[in-house]
Amino acid sequence: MNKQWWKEAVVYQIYPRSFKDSTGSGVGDLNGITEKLDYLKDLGVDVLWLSPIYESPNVDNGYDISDYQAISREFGSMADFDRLLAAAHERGLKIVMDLVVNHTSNQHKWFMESRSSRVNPKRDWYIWRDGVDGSRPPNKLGSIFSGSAWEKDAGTGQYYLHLFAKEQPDLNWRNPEVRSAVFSMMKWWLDKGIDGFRMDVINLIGKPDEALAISGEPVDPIPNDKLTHTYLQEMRCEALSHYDIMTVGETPGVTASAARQFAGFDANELNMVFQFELMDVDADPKTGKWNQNRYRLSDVKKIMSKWQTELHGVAWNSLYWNNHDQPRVVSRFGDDFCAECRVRSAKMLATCLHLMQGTPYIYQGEELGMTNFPIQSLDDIRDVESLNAYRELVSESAVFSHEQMLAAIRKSGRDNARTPMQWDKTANAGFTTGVPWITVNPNYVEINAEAQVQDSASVFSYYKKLIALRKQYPIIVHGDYELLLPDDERLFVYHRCFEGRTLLVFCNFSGETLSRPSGTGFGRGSLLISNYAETELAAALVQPWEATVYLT
Ligand code: TEU
Repeated sequence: MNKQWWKEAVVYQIYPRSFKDSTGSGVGDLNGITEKLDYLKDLGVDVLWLSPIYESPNVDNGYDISDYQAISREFGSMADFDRLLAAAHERGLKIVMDLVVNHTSNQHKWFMESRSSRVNPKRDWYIWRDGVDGSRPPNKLGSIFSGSAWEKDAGTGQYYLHLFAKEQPDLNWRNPEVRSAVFSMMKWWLDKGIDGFRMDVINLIGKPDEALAISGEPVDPIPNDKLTHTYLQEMRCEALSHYDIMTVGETPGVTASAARQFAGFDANELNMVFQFELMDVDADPKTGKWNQNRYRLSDVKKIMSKWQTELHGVAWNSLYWNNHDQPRVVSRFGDDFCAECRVRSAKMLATCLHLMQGTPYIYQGEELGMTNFPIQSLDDIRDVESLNAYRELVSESAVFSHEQMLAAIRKSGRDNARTPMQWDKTANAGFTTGVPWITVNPNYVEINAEAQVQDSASVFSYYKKLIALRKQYPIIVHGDYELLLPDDERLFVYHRCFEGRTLLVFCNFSGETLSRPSGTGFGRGSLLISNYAETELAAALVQPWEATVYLT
């Protein structure tokens, strides 16, 4: 058993734009985060991951960076950052920064130089190709944000690659000067004393020849190219290995077996990765996330159990239900319709995830049971992914009607996660005294931090308890995992075992009262936590959205 701090830690993700505005600008900022450190300390988390806070034209809310070593003016100054880091460290909280180096903004000076002429010394820092017959993209590689991944640049007549928006040109990692510039920027932040990186789409940095070749043929996606592993090992050697930090790679499309290459204990690459299989559990083969499918619990269990067992002992899991790119967990996997169902299901979902093996990530507001936003019209939408998808699927190809697309965005759009943090029941949920950059969810009057912090029955207090249990019981960090009742479509029941002890985690993913299956060990040992009072738990009946944990 190899002890490392990041295996025992709980991470809290902050989306700074929507966390707390200290100036009245309508946009959250660094001083707003500093103000709320005591709230986070009270919750009990150990690490704060900040979504990007660098200078950016904000086509993709900071995931399009124009200067890696400057703080976005909207968020404050470098002095504000230094104060935040010091104040966090004083409280024993670590800070992990978002590292977005698959691409830059098209406003980054590297790209401006690169596009200025075919012979500029930085031309090769990005990926340029001739078009087919001068007028068609080099090949059929598609952008993750709709349309072609190639954009023609009028100035030099060539196409550049952008796996995301056209304002996010991909860096050419094959060029050693690019790698060296990125590694020295990383060291600059690490020398400031930050505690690690969350690496944006880091598995996409290695582009295989087929993806870049000029041809009319379909090209393969690139989630696990061998070049990526070479670059990550070099990054480890050049930058990461000199510091006691944590690293988590965001890796769409990566399988559990590939995850062992990225985050294996002997891999010399990353500490852990974010898997996407769970996030894709209700995806549609044709329209991807834009659909009205409801997940099947047996699929959720299959995916989560696979990652638990295949990584146990050889690599480390990250555990998350949602983030700034995903709908709210309680709306997606639970029930946000009535107040009681919302509170019960939010606690049940937290239990199910937090008692697995891996490092849990809480996305801001999740600890309050915040819900999806009831968007009514296109005016409510801010996200470039949703707007591009609307253009493609409604305006250009008529795959969906306007109403169908709004319904799909209401279910899966990223803005659901990006509405402001709900601090209290005053105007704009106490997030800002100005006009918020995105509408506050109207349910803030009921769902807010102020109402929950002192309430021992709140979702917040329940998260606090779960986090404290992880610190108290090594079985939660180190135990192995066994799934029970794999085919049951309503119950998610598993065991964790460690040094002769067994943890039973019993979760009802439905609002129904069910008969309790035998043979799980329910009721044996001591009750560690439940979202029902002990007197409400029956041996014969499972309560709606029940979560119960016993330790023997
Ligand atoms: O996300 C990468 C990614 O795969 C997402 O685009 C995801 O597939 C999609 O949002 C799900 O709907 C990262 C960041 O987390 C995201 O916010 C950025 O927009 C993206 O990279 C580009 O930097």
